[in-house]
Amino acid sequence: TKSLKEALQEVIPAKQEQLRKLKTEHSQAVVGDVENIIGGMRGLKAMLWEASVLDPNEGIRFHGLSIPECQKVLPAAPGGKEMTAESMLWLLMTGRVPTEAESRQLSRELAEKGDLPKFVEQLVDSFPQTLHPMAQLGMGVAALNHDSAFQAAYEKGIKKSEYWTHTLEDALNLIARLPALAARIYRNVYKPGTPMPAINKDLDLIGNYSALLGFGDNHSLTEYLRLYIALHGDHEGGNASAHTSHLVGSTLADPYLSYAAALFALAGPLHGLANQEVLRWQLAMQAEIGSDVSHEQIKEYLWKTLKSGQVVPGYGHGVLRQADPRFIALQEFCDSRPELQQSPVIGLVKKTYEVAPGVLKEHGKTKNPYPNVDATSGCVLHHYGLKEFKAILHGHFRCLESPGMPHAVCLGSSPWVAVGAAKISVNGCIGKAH
Ligand code: CMX
Repeated sequence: TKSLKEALQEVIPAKQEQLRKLKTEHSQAVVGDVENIIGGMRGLKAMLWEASVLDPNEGIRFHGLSIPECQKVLPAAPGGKEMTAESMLWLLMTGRVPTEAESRQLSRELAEKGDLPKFVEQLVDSFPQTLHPMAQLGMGVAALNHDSAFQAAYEKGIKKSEYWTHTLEDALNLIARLPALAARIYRNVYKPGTPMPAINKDLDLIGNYSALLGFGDNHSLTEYLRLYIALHGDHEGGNASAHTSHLVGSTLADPYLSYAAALFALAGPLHGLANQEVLRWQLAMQAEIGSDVSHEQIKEYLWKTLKSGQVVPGYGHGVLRQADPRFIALQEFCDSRPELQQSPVIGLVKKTYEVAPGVLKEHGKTKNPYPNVDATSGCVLHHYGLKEFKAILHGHFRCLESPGMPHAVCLGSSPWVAVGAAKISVNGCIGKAH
């Protein structure tokens, strides 16, 4: 059984040679035009990426494998059916499907590295409960760079061709510590004073994450999280958050700092926050018109949202021009579980999907009237009991417990520069917010 590092050792020399050849043999190839640049780099091919490819109509493929193919071949956790995050990570990094033993070994390696340094625990515990969890997460991740192997090796002096080994060490340490960090923030903000279990060395990364969050007994949620997180493993490398991490990483800032920067891009309502936006929007719809609603009522609600100048959250995409296969995969997960089929919010998501593309086509603005992954992901979490969320309300963060709250992301009250920056951070990257 190989470790991930040994597997990469086999792949990397060939990749380095491939890149050298590309640079010398195609150095004059033209990749875009002025229109791309005026449109905030819309559609501009400006990045080399191979771990996943996003076809506008077919959706994502991870090293050539579609989502259903990944679900078939990537190892699951013991007792589970869904591919694990580790299996996806292995595939993305090596281009090869791991064996079950390799995937398990990586799970164990991550579990062994999963504890947070004491000072990071103290730092996170010192944050006010009212500070947005994404801001806390970004700061916690940045602080982990205290132990950066890359930074230490760089100071000593290393060859460029060896950067990857130290970067890999940092990246694995970071991934290993994310469950404890995110769960600590979740508990501090929403369940203060509740004791967190220790990391179980026999569990996979997401099995541990679920347990640390306090949902270890809920096998169905744990499986959902495995699928959800594996599907988010990569999205062509050019979406706003991934692009941000590459940009920051290109300065040789270590992986912790690069990832922290990515999290701040992800925190925007047009990107990662969109699944919370969808949840809030669907709950507000439910509060206003009920759960047992007709297509006509949903249509009216959609038009109300559009006429008030807001986007329909969970719909549209920077690259895709069809329904996101990640959305389809999550919907299929819901269809396979009776308890989710009975959930009023999931029912509304389904009905909205039957109506929204037609309304958005008639509205005529968005290039893609179909749902993206966020159209359902947060609503499923809500069903499983992860109900808490925070929203930006005129510059303050508030916990929204009532579905009837007014639409809270008030960009109109932000300074123009902030609005412009949000727009640029989403549109100003190669793949944009997807
Ligand atoms: N509802 C209403 N209008 C929409 C829309 C939607 N869901 N999606 C796009 N539009 C509008 C855009 O705001 C834009 O209007 P302006 O010309 O007035 O600026 C116009 O349609 C054209 O936009 P586009 O080229 O189709 O889309 P972009 O590449 O500019 O933006 C995205 C992509 C995802 C930011 C946008 O579709 C959107 O805001 N969707 C809703 C938020 C969302 O679901 N985000 C999550 C995306 C996935 C992720 O990153 O996590």
